[in-house]
Amino acid sequence: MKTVFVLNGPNLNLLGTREPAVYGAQTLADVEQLCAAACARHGFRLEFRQSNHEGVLVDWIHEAGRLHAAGELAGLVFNAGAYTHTSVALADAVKGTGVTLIELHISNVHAREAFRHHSYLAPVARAVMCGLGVQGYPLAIDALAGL
Ligand code: CA2
Repeated sequence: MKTVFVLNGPNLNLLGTREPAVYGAQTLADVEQLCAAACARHGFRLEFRQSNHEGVLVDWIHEAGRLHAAGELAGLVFNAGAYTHTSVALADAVKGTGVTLIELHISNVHAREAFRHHSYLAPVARAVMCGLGVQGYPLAIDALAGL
């Protein structure tokens, strides 16, 4: 059984508590349920995590990379939050491990401030999804199943 890693970056633990006009009313626990249901549909094992710390996210990408090397990873769905727009380290981790990455954002980052338009992850991603709300997460898992 292959594993899907779903990683969430800084402040996404606040989902559902503030800014519902931008991010919706569902919590990160709700998102985990959506991902669990999608993984169950496709016969994937789910690793769903959130951290506010860049180095922790790097370590988790390396962990996903070890599964990838063993042929046991379906892919990584990654909402890196604001680190998307700042982190060379996360991009290097993805590139260094060779994991199949779907970059995901709840909001349409291209309809927001200019500083959200650039992503360090997009060049190392298989696909980039944004603007579909939290429904983007299970759709990204569906996409990994179809690759
Ligand atoms: O749209 C997305 O999913 C983002 O990755 C969310 C990040 C933002 O920096 C990116 O540009 C786009 C911010 C996550 C903060 O989430 C909160 C949720 C509720 C309340 C406060 C913050």
